[in-house]
Amino acid sequence: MVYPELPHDVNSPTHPVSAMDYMPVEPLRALQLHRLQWTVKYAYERVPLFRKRCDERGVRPEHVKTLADIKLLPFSKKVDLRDEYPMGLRGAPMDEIVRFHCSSGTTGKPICIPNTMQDIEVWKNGAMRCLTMYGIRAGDVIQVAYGYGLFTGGLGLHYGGEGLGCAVLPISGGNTERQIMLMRDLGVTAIAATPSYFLRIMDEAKKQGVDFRRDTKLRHGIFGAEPWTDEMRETIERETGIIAHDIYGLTEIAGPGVAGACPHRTGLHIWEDHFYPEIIDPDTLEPLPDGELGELVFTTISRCGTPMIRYRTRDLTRLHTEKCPCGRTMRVMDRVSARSDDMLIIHGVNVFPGQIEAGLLRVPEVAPHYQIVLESTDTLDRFEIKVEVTPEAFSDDIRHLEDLRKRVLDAVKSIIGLTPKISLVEPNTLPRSEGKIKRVIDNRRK
Ligand code: DLL
Repeated sequence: MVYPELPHDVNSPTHPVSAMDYMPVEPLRALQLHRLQWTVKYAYERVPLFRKRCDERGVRPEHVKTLADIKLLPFSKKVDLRDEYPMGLRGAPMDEIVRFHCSSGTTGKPICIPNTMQDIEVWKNGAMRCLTMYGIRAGDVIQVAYGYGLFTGGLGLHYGGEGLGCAVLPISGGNTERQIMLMRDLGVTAIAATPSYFLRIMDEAKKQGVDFRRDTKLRHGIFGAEPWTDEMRETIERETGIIAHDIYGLTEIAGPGVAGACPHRTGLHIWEDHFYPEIIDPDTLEPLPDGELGELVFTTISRCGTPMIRYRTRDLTRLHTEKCPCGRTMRVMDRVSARSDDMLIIHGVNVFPGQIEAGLLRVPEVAPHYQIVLESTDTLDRFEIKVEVTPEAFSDDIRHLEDLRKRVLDAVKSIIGLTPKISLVEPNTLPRSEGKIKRVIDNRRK
């Protein structure tokens, strides 16, 4: 698909929302250093756990003299937020806190992030800059189908959209029939949802005989909150005619709008004037040079409610410093295709669900709905991939299905090097999601 030229007004250094995106690198690094030094001093004075860890290493705020000195500082992790639940890492006094967001994770207590009004403004700024970069502006109607509430998806895109003067439809996730009705009736031009929930909306549209190109004004999808592949993006764009934009963020650092993909699709620009990125080797914890794959680490450099220093995201990606053709100077990271926690070890081989998705979606007769099932047996663990066949390709012809099954197996095998059992299932039989989807069922004995 050819990406349409964006109007000059929204994609230029003089646009009021985008101006920072194009800041020359030297003053940007000076600004980052200034904000980093400020944040380290702020956190040292107010967050006991951070002070204790700095003291144990003999590090004091004044030791941070250059950006490279960030490596002197201790890392932080999700478990710290859990251990210090609910508010042990709070920096600002309670009378400056205006909102909490929480993220549940897999077990036990959630993590809780207190935000000040300035934090909300910084986050809104990131979301507005992403939307602007996508070509969205006043006059657009944004259907926010991310969940509203403790999850940051709904309110993040809500504030970003309103900030730009767009008309926001705060519908949240669920009630998919009504999503389609309002999308058509209100002339929605952009939808914000997890990619997996948008697949569910696509199913519903098909069921109702609604063709996105013919019956709606939808042009943009603002997708994130879960790993998704280029193959998934191509499938969505091909079937609906919209442009599928990638938006990244996490509760601990702000919410959606920490980074977003620009029209040149070189990766996602990180709003580095607020969120300072590093890539580390997750085993040695040493910083890695640009271009190398590792764990993404963020330091917030303009947030007060919960200043996060060297926060290990568990997301795996690379950073790039090459100049992006869009002219933005903010560094680019590759699409986050995996979290280190999502890595499966199957028959001794490391496998990421995204690799399986990429293989499956190379076969046109397969729908983007799949499930990975792992079970213990007395011998080799059972490794099965269930995948839906498109309604057009589904048939009772056993030979046809067997041929398709073989092609799916070859596509997956060529990427992961293993031979899973491939089960082709009927359209609309695998679970759908209204938020983040769970595609791996791992019932193996731990
Ligand atoms: O998912 C915030 C968000 C909402 C981002 C809406 C984008 C859109 P959490 O629930 O704290 O916050 O989960 C954060 O989700 O560390 C990644 O593993 C994953 N994630 C978020 N965006 C993307 C993306 C929100 N675009 C965790 N691609 C992160 C891949 C993503 N993974």
